[in-house]
Amino acid sequence: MTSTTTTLLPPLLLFLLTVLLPPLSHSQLTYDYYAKTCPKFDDIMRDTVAQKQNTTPTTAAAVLRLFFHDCMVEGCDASTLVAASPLHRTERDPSLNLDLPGDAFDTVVRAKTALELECPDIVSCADILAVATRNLVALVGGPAYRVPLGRKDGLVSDASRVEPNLLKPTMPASQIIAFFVSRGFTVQEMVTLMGGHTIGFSHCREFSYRLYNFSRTSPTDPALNPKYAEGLKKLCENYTKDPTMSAFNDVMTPGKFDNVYYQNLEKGLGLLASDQAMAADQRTKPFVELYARNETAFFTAFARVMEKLSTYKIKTGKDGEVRHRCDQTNTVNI
Ligand code: HEM
Ligand SMILES: *[C@@H]1O[C@H](CO)[C@@H](O)[C@H](O)[C@H]1NC(C)=O
Ligand SMILES: *[C@@H]1O[C@H](CO)[C@@H](O)[C@H](O)[C@H]1NC(C)=O
Ligand SMILES: CC(=O)N[C@H]1CO[C@H](CO)[C@@H](O)[C@@H]1O
Repeated sequence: MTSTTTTLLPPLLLFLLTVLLPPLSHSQLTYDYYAKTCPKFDDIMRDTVAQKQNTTPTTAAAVLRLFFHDCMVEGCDASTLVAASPLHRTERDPSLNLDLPGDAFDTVVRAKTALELECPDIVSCADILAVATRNLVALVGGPAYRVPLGRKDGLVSDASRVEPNLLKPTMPASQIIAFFVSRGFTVQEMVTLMGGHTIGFSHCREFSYRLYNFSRTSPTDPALNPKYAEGLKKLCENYTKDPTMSAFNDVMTPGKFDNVYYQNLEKGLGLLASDQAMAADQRTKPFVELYARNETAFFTAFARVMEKLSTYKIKTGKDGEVRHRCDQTNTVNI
């Protein structure tokens, strides 16, 4: 009898939940959300984003990172774009977000300015950030994917929400896995998302301990390819005096969105300890191997997980607003 209840209950519960609960908020998003209200949305996004990337090639990586950080803290709702006021510290302030590049914010501001001239108060900053990211990934060689639209901009941006919702390169694989799984992403999806580090750079302070002060028995992290470690030591030798010193995340093809990031990990060429950990942990290693061998498999999975990420905890209806300016909520927060 107990076995009947335990086998019958879950499907019944699932059925009731599907029937009784309102649809998931992301099902309120549609691909043609602005077709009537802002028909030039796609054109304006394409032009402003391409122009920015042409003049500033570091834009793609900058925006992709901003998008990931924004989505993890309060969902993909442009909460990370809100500037601090003297009375209120926002998501932009904590050290984990302080080095988000200005060019990432500038990309969104440019698109918002152009869109406000064409169709005022229609397009959310959250949608702009999601579409700018999609366009930029494609511009640097990554896969195309569709972004459903209709996200509202968040009403809350608080500094205290950042630290618990972002990752650090010193975290072990188990902690990184737990972080993603608890947010509804599988281990494979996590390894796929980590492929975002196929572009962009990291400051020496994020990995210098792997070079000079790793452990009592070894000053250099033994997981690092020795030649690579020597190169990084030279590159970062003055980083305490010049904190802007940095290295490419993907040493082989730094500006191209490809699967070389995964091939690097297999050779000890992962820049951050959290990257290198993906190739060592038995739960993540099979996916690193798959993507290192097969770029199509990586691209297909990346396209799918980016669309999924873009709907993470989004705000719709009265949970949000369409901001007049991306750097402040419409009712000023103190
Ligand atoms: C364990 C998870 C992750 C950790 C610990 C991590 C950490 C970091 C760190 C420390 C940097 C360097 C920042 C700097 O020095 O300015 C960085 C850069 C970057 N991250 Fe991540 N990250 C993670 C996951 C992701 C994911 C999932 C994505 C996107 C899908 C992403 C996209 C990027 C990009 C594109 C850059 C380069 C930014 C630029 O060049 O301006 N990261 N990450
Ligand atoms: C570090 O500083 C020294 C002395 O100023 C200089 O000779 C060297 O080229 C610098 N290294 C790098 C990588 O900038
Ligand atoms: C690579 O992955 C794609 C997509 O999953 C698959 O269709 C293809 O057969 C794979 N190619 C090889 C050589 O394994
Ligand atoms: C924090 C720390 O231990 N830093 C040391 C790392 O190694 C360099 C040189 O090897 C020392 O000067 C630092 O004090």
